[in-house]
Amino acid sequence: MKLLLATHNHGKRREWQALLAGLDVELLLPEDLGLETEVAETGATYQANALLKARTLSAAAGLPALADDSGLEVDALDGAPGIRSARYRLGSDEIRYRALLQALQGVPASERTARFRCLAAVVCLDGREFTTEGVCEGVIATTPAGEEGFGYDPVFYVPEAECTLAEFTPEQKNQLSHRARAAQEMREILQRLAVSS
Ligand code: ITT
Repeated sequence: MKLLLATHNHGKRREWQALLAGLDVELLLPEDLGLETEVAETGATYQANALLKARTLSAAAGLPALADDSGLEVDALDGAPGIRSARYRLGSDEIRYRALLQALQGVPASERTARFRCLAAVVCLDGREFTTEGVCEGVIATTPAGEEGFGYDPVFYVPEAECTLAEFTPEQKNQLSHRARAAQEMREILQRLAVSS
């Protein structure tokens, strides 16, 4: 089965390619098909946005498509940036995570709890749609650390591992991240779809 990975985020792509390895699925990227479709994330929830991205790219490509919408929920900020994580500040990932550190200046460690949430959606050509969810709990660090990963990883500290997600190897992140957890059930769904296609 051919499956379009409906994301323009290179960090997500690398992770999904590893997380779906071994399935009877040929993963294609938007640029493999010359697609430059941008999807405005107008949904009110991660699920709505994930489905919007998957539906739009599936229709444009004429292929089943997988998308994810994810975000970082910080308790001291009442769950912000949440579904607005990609739009928290204009510019680079670093500009965004530094703005987050600034917003949390003076907040003690015990109140810096946060979680990454990932909503994955697959949309089939016959109209069937499936979604899965994964969550990864952590704490927002006071200074960035690590060079791996992407996005907010340098400031997302995982207490059990005593380091940030950006200090994990890609393999370690793919053991416990929000995306890895959403991928577990998604692998089973995709394998069933591949077998029946
Ligand atoms: P697509 O919509 O093209 O997939 P995007 O970057 O816009 O790419 P989202 O709308 O899901 O993706 O935004 C998620 C935001 O959260 C964005 O700023 C990411 O950098 C960040 N993010 C998502 N997953 C992450 C992860 O595993 N580690 C760190 N940051 C992550």
